[in-house]
Amino acid sequence: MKMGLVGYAGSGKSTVFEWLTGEKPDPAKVQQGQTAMADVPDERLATIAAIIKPKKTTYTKVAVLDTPGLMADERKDNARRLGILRESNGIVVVVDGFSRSDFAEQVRKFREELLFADLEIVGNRVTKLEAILKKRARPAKEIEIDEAEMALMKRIVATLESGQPASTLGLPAEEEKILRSFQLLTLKPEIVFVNRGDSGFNDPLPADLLALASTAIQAPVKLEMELAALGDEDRLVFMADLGIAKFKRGETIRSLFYGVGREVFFTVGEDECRTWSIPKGCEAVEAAGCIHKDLSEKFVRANVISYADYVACGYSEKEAKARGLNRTEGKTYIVKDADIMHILASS
Ligand SMILES: Nc1nc2c(ncn2[C@@H]2O[C@H](COP(=O)(O)OP(=O)(O)OP(=O)(O)O)[C@@H](O)[C@H]2O)c(=O)[nH]1
Ligand SMILES: [Mg+2]
Repeated sequence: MKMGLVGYAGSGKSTVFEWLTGEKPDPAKVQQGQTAMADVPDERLATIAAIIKPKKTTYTKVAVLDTPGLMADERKDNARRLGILRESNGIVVVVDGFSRSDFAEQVRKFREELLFADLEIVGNRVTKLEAILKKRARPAKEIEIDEAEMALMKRIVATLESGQPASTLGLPAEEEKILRSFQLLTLKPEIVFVNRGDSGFNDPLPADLLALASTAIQAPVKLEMELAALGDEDRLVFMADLGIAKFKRGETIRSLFYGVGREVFFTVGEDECRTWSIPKGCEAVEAAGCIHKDLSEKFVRANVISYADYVACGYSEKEAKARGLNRTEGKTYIVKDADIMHILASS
């Protein structure tokens, strides 16, 4: 699960990278992009662990990718810079909210860059397909496949040219599959993050930004890092002065994680309590594969307790069993966020 930080040069991506991962970006690696991990905090797991007291508590992680900023006026190299993002599962558009106030305009312009980068890729493919389709001395089946791809590519070109992301097409799974290798940026889930300065961070985000990006979030990144570096006593005094009740870092990681369509399930035991990252709405057999490939290949069944039932049973699996709340589910069960699961596989 990789989240790519993107934005115009100097919008604060590397600062956000350090805030989220605790690692300073290496200036030598700016051009190719760099990755570090961040735990996805979960208060539900923290509570479970406080009660079960396992030897180990493990939070699922996200990889955060820092990328070189785009140039606002010189577009030439922007497609390459955006190319670094193609392998990420989601895009975080970092908006400069510390030296500028035109948040919506920054997002609008940035989305154009994404459209241009995708248009270049799809346009190149159309040119190539045209050349391939000229050679008719090929099996009819192959020609048919290429023609279908061409029709799809032309629909995408038309969508991008009308200023809409490819995601608005709502493509069915088989068409998404054809496109997978192109890793189109406008098919990826996107979240807008406003990097606020030392003031205004408690104000609601402007309506014009929310109209463009309803899930946009904000935090005073540099200020939080400076506060975090203080001793406990000073920090609390400054936080009270500034009107900061709680740091936004954890909540931000969670918003990014859920915002790109991920969820978690829990495994609970005396050795380890753990969150596992899954795509929202996945089947039990796929969730099993998130733990280990073998578990999905040799999947027999899953024992599932919903999180609400687990809490109602005082965080006791034994109690949940006694009350008949421990369900047996098959391969196609749709896993819910925070389900407590035991996967059973054949040996
Ligand atoms: N005052 C203030 N300055 C910030 C904040 N966040 C970042 N900066 C400053 O803005 C400058 C650019 O920040 P970076 O994090 O390097 O920005 P970037 O997006 O990684 O820049 P490029 O990689 O060049 O595109 C640095 O001097 C930061 O210290 C903030 O919240 N407040
Ligand atoms: Mg940077």
